[in-house]
Amino acid sequence: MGLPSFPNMESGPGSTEFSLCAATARARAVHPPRRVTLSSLCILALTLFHLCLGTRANAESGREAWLRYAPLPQSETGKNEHKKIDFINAGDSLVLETAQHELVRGLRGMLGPSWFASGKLPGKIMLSRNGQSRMQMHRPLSPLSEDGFWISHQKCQGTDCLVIKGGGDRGVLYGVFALLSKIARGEDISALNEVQNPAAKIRWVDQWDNLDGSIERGYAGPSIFFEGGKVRADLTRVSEYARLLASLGINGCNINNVNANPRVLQSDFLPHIARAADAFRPWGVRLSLSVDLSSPKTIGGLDTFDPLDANVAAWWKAKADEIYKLIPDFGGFTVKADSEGRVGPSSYGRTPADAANVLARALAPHGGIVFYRAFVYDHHLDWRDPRADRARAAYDIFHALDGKFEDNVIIQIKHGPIDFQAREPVSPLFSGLRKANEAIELQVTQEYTGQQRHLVYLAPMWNEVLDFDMNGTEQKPKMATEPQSEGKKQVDSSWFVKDLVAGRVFRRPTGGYVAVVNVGMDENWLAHPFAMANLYAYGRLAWNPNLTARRINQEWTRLTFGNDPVVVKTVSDIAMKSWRTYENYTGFLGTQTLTDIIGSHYGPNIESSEENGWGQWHRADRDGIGMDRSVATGTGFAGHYRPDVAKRYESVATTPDELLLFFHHVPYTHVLHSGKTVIQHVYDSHYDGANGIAEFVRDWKTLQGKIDDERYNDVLRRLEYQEGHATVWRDAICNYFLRLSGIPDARGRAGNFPNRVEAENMELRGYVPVEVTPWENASGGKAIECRDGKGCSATYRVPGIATTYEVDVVYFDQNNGESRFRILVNGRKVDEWVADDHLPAQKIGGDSSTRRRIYRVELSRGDEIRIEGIPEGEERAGLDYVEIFPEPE
Ligand code: GCW
Repeated sequence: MGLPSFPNMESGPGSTEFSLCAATARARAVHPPRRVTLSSLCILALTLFHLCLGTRANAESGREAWLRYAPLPQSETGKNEHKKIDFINAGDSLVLETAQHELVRGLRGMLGPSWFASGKLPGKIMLSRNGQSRMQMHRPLSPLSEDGFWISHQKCQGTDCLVIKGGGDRGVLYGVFALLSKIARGEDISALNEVQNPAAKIRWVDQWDNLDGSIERGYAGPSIFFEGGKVRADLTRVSEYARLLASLGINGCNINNVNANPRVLQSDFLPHIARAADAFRPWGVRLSLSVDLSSPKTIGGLDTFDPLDANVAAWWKAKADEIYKLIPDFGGFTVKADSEGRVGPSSYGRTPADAANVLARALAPHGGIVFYRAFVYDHHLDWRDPRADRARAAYDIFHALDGKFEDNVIIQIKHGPIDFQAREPVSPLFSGLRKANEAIELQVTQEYTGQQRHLVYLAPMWNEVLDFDMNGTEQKPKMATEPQSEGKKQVDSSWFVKDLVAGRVFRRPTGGYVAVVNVGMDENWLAHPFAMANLYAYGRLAWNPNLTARRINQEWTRLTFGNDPVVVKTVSDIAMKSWRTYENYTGFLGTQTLTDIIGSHYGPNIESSEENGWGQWHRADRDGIGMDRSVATGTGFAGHYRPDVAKRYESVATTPDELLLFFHHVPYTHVLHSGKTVIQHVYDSHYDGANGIAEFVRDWKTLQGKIDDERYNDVLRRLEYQEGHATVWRDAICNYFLRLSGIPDARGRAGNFPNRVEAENMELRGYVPVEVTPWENASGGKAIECRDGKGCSATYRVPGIATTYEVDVVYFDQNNGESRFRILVNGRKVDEWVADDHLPAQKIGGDSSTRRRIYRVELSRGDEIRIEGIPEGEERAGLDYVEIFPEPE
């Protein structure tokens, strides 16, 4: 039929520019010299400045994240006198050298060549750790913990001086970052006198990186650590990552997947791991490794890995000794065992305590820690058994072992009892351990929350989790705006999760925070610019869990996009609404998330949770939905909570709406506290959710010209995609429950699409209709595919009135081909594009469904709309439907 070959197609966005200034600055930043002198720093600063002069402002790739040190407006940099800052005492350790170097870098970047005389700072800056200086000084307002710091104005040798004092070296570095952040955000620093101590000792991140360079649940490119079975030769990004982590006070990183490859512990591999530890060290970040419990057998040559076997214990001890010779500040081991197919102590009838302790004893002489994950469950549960419940597993196993773990073992507990879902109750295990150290495990990588293709700011969820009172008192925790000091006494009987994990409630020696981050080689670390707000928020909360999500987001926005109040408000308003909006279109009333749980964890696939051993059941049928987890009639999980909380969740009447279906099975006609029926809530929340993303797009567009074009366009493109995908979710879930329940949407929206023309109902040339599985993932359950390599077309005539329209084409963008599309009105081309995104999909369905929106198309009744598609590879230019809307005036 003579389809054209689409000449001059526009493909991927943007051009790349090389910036000498950025590259030079970056290189310096990631490799702080071993010895830095003040004069060399000044010369360096000036040289960099001159290199930067004359080039245009750096393209904003996002690589600098919140450490851009962008020049402040002239009014904030003060007058231009010639005065130099002396550093006192700095530089007698690697971390202190880093601190001094970072301070110079930050001040020079923000305040320009005259930074040392900006009027913002006195003529001397003293960096010192506790006990390092004999100089007479005032005392800090409260004592400093090891990683804490005190920033104050003092007299040093008779002159004004700004002192950044740390409990230890890291504290000084954290103080430097805090000062620079204040300056960047335009805070007044002229009378600073502030002590900050972190809330918990453990503030770690985990990476799920595999040795082949892939990352399990990573969405931002390959590993920065590994490539082709080896540690990367160039560890520049590792140093840069450590700098980002240090700027948040994060002091440890586990670099390999918890589904561990035993190879990491082999003697010829460890020296390479040591190189990564070297890259971390200047930033005070300790490296640790995930280990496979079978290692004594698989790589150690023993015939057992029984943790109670003396040879096994000796093997672990020798391995620990070997590691510490290479990495004296090695952090320890993280363990996933007896979970999702990993072997563990159960192979020998032993307990997690037996396994954790054999490692702990090997590490103890060196100060190492075992992070033993409580994510232990059977994924072959019997779904027919109404008492079976995956949510019970962690508590059932670990509560019984309380008191049996060594003091250098930390039980690492996912924040909810299932698995990082869009909404879950808090894990009852936080209050189920009194004699074991705990760490909460959060997930920055957005496995179940849109995989960094959807904008979801997770800090509001983390606030709720950390502020949850396991003792159930109704009293709301105070949201301090300023960091509080460590050791502040709780005045009531509340057991907030944030206090339990820090070890404060039961006076444990250690504990705190771990987050799975999974940064990758993508220039901006996490792919979606807003995803970095989650890493930032995680670090800030691990430092001070009393901070509110909004305040943290405002900080992040100022540092990331600048101090324009309109930008700060718009960005943080979008961010603050985003979690609830995502929940609205993906996982209602405690169904967690209705994604494809046995596949991508991305698009909708409601039944994938049911009738299999994974235990993420919703138990939806034609009459009702929800898991009965009550003690009286269900699995008994509600009884794992402390009495007041257990009582709240035991009854339908007192369970909050957003968790109702996690704890109870109810009919679709059940009336919620909100006054709506469950089924009407399903319809309303999904339309609210999808409309919410449309609002984000509108709000974001008001920022054009207020932030750099690179990041403006990147976020806009992502939000527009999200708006389309939220509609896919909305329709899949509404249509599914409409069919299952048979109860219509009181507002007539679900299943009713007057502006939509199904592709299978168009006049087709070459295209053939196909059934889509599951049916709800395509409009009408069907789509069309082009099986002719030369191309196909689908045509229809406009039914509506003559006006200007928005035209939405919903097509399928798989990752195994790059089909091309174009749309013509009466033979005139109005748009063309390539389906070249990298969505997690090799077939048509909810993961690949994508919307192309074409604005301002003039159409009259009877006009011919033709979509032409040319398939490529395995991708068959799949089309779902076309929908047209008159454009608002
Ligand atoms: O959420 C699940 C993920 C797995 C992960 C596991 C875990 C590393 O789907 O990919 O494995 O949790 O936390 O161990």
